[in-house]
Amino acid sequence: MLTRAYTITITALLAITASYAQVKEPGNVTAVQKEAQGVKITTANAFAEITAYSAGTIRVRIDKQPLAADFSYAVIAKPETVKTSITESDKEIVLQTDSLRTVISKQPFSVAFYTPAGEVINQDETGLNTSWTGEEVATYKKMQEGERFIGLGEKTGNLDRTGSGYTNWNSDVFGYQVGQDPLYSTIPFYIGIHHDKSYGIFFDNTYQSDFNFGASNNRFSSFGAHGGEMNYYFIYHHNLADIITAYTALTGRMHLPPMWSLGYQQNRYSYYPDTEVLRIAQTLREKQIPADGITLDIHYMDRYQLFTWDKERFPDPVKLTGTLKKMGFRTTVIVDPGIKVEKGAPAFERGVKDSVYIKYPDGQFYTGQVWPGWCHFPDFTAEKGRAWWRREVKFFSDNGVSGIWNDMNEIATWGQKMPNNVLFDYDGIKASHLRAHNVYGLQMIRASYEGARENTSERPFILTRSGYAGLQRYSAIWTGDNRAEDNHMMLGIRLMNSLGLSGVPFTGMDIGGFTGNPSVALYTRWMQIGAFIPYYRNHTGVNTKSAEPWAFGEEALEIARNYINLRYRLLPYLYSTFYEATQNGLPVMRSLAINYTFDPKIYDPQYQQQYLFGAALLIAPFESGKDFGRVYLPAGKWYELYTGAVNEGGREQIIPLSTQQLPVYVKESSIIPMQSQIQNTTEQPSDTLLLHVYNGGVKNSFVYYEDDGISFDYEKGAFYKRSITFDPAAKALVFGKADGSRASKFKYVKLLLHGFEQQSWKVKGKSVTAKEEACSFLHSISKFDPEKSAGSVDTDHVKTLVIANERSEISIGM
Ligand code: MIG
Repeated sequence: MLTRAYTITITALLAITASYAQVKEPGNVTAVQKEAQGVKITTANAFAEITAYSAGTIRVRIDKQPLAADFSYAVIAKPETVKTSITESDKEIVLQTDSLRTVISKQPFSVAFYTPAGEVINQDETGLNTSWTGEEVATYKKMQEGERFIGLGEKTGNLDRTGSGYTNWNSDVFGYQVGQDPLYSTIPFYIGIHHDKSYGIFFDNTYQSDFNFGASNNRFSSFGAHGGEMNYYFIYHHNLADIITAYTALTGRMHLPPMWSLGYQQNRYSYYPDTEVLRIAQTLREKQIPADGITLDIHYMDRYQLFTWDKERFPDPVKLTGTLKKMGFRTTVIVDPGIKVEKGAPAFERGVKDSVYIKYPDGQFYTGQVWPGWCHFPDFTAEKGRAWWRREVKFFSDNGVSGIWNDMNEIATWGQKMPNNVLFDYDGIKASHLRAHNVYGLQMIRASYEGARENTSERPFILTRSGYAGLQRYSAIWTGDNRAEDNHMMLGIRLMNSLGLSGVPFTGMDIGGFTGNPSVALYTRWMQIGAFIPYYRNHTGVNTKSAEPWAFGEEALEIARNYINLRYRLLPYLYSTFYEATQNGLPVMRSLAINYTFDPKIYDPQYQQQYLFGAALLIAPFESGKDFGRVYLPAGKWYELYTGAVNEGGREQIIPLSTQQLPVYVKESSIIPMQSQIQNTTEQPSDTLLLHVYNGGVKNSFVYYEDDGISFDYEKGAFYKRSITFDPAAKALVFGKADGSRASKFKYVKLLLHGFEQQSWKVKGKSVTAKEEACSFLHSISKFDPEKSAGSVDTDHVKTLVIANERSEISIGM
């Protein structure tokens, strides 16, 4: 008897141990229910649903229990109506759209994706498929021969992530290492590339997630999470750009930014008191350094208490922001989610009254320590919490503040160990910190954006440090507390390029570095690169040296000014590029992987930082202090921006480097609209748009877009938009009919024709003779360059024509 009881106990114990320690798989398919655009499947151990969202996007859901009601903070799209055929045999179920064939094997359950012609795009690794290890779910994909992986948002490492693994758990990582992971934000979307094919996988699960692109194994790539269901979207398109467009059809696109946010922004931790802020603004104007923004860091607050001003440092904030506005500066202020626990503090008390803060399971508010001391934290995953925040942020618009900079929203607290049993509303679903952590920042910027939209009629400018997939709908993001080191400058470029591949077009890094002090050479190089990143902000930490453009000597000032000037002249091009991002989700900073996906050279670590800024400009960033560098120009013809010298692409080159110039190339057939120099974006440029056209052998179109740059009137049609097409075969440059109810601010268009020989042109059928002109993109600062004679500056020689900017079609023949 005794022995028997003993045996039973052992068996029971073993069974329990097994269910924890072993890996559980869905097993064989036991039932299939066909739906209009997909199938619902029951297997021995799991439940699955596979649905076509569009011809090229298939969603896969798998769970151990019947699938919960659908919910996502990232995905805003519903399935489109698409033609699908579903067939079933003993062995498999086939879900076919016009662009994709999804095959679900029945014994055991596994998923594979093929082109309509039957080539493998992506398939579960036989024997591994999807499984659970405890509460952790993961899907294992067969590693295809030569497969590369790119994207995954703000991740360190190489452009090609093959051989690396990553974790998503939003973290406050002051002065992070160049290879550190995770950083501040989570975007569980990546793109796989092999055999002339590319696909995207978006794993929409907010728990801590892990991605493995062949790290510590030679068999699979995988994605998984510490809880929740397997829930991924598989996207297939031949062009990588279309994958980004499809991903942003799911998770949304950015709104048009206010024009001022594309100008130069001056920042430090922190400018105070108000007189110091004004001194910085005035110095920028006196030194003729164009700028549009000043940012106030935490010292503007009364003892770091949110929704207050330090009364001594900032006695009259309305007056300050008003004065700045008259000078052409917008004010952005930092906000942290921590609300100081202080009896009688009005915002804090309103939060208590509405019970907006996150709580422990016993109902007590969670208290964590940040700058103001002990704090409660609003539950942005509750409508109640967001509504409270929307009302509270009116404080900023009431004080003339234009931008809200959301910091510390990972959530960061001293100790960096928020308890996992803290509870969140999760919009009625109820979730622990484990599920809510990675979306806290996203929901905070949602509330900031929606609050700003409710409180003024201007376009909000929101900046964030943390976020989750879809953050582009509300905010720009910057890469946090980087270091004043060359390898961090290069890393920042990779982080932004990767964010761009992952649906986020509006990105920035602390130019000059947050921790430490840059050398003069590093600072100048960083300021040059900054002119070609979406959010151009100089920022530095609390105990570093001054980092304004004039703080590094006269030559550095001249160089910085030269590039800030160029940035302002490029604004018509940049703004149109942002407009494109709002339409198709393409980033402003474009890793070469977008246009040259199958060219192996662009993944070479020495070239992986090169990127296109918009469609036309190739930026070749280099560390400071080098005399020579290697550049790789992809196939095609490339003009050197400053001289117009033409380079044949498809080859590597060694080029001389100078501290005064950042190498920039222009793609053949490019169309680049520019304007005259202005000092801030409220200043009117001259009435002539400067349209640079680069001769080339390929047909190219540019969508020119203009509006008031500040209001939402464009939603009612108040914009001016036209496409401009250069067609070398037809020997024509055609301005399409202008669209929208707004008049252009430019009465004339001056064509600056690069690389064209002919003198005689036809404008609307009439012959005209082009002028010859010298064209310089930078001002001469040769006094600092012993090898150049005084007054010399790199110039290109162009033909010019001036035409009236009529709304009707304008055809120019050559
Ligand atoms: O604990 O507000 O990344 O840009 O200057 C540091 C002070 C808090 C971190 C941000 C940084 C900002 C700083 N903040």
